[in-house]
Amino acid sequence: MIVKDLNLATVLKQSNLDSRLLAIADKVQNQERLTEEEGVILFEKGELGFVGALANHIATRLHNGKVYFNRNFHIEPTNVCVFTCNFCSYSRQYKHRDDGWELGMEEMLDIVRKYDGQPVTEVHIVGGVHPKMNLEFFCELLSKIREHNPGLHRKGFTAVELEYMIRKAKLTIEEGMQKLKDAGLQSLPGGGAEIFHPDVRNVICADKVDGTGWLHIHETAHNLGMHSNATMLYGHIEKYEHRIDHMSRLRQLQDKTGGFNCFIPLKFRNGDNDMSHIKESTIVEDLRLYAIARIFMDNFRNLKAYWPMLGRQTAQLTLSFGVNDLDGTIDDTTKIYSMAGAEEQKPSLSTEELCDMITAVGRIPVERDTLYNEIKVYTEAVAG
Ligand code: V47
Ligand code: SF4
Repeated sequence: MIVKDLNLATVLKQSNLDSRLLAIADKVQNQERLTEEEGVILFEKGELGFVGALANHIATRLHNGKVYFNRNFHIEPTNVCVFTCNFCSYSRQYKHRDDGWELGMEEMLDIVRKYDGQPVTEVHIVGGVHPKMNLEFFCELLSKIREHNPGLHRKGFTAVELEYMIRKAKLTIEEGMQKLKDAGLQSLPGGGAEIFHPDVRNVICADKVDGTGWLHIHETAHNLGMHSNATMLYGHIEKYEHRIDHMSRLRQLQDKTGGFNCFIPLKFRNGDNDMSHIKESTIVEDLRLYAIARIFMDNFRNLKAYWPMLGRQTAQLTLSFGVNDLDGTIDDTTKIYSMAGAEEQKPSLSTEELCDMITAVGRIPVERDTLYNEIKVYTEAVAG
């Protein structure tokens, strides 16, 4: 029981805490779900120490001090994109493709071959939506990766990339997803979700798949036996209500399918994009958001802080605010955030560095695979 366990009951009752916050603490104590209204109250009234204590309690109950990471690398096939999201610093229009990159099949397979013999467990494939890279091309890529290294988990393509390639192939979402699964796709990353609410989506990324379409693709993947992640791009023009609406729609789908592995809030970075005039959120706001996500998303076991976007120090701080996953070693294979101004210009961490980040805040590092099966619990210092 949170209030009892943390010995906070008396402190909370004697403080001038809003009675609605006290009621929320009671709900957390009793493992009851918060309403959308209560979620908004947490954003409006919950100060950092309060939401942090509740979130930390939940994370401890779920994971008992364990913090997960994996060993992975990314393939970004291209940054040429038919869409024009205003927050994106990474993409180039087709007519300016000479400023961007377009990898061929062999170049992508060379990236995979580079990791032969290394203990990586996952390849994460994500990029812009190139008008000429079609479903057949990506099916071929997936099956060639599977042929080369069957044990490497193939996680790929945001719902935005999937919707476009499947529509161009004139297939239904079900047919297209089945085809990709047959070719070797095993799970979906969480990108492209941004903010589902049309009042925000129509301003920041009007021309790509809408919220309902994003959710339909993930539901279809879950029904086909694949798992996926979910993201939320926060800290720009959205209001607290939009965040809660977004998280609530994910929570509903998770109730229905149970197919989400984790929730990943993504902090908006304002470097070199059409929303550069918007100030980035403060670290206090970042930590409050992670904590509230941990409290509100009661049916998501895992909450991930993606360190290349947050920076490793803030990511480490989130571990005391409900986060139990730091993603992976990455090995300098992604450009999405360095191009948007993140501190991590060449994101790469060794297993030793990841474990040190975790043990320094009193947690237990655990290497996981994509589906959160435990590979190794690091109870002692790591060498290399
Ligand atoms: O959908 C783009 C975001 C996402 C910016 O599933 C930006 O394990 C902040 O989803 N500021 C793609 N964010 C990356 C993604 C992801 C990353 C790591 C792990 C996983 C996973 C998924 O990147 C996009 C968008 O929301 N993004 N530009 C920016 N300026
Ligand atoms: Fe294209 Fe993705 Fe950038 Fe949007 S966020 S412009 S879909 S690469």
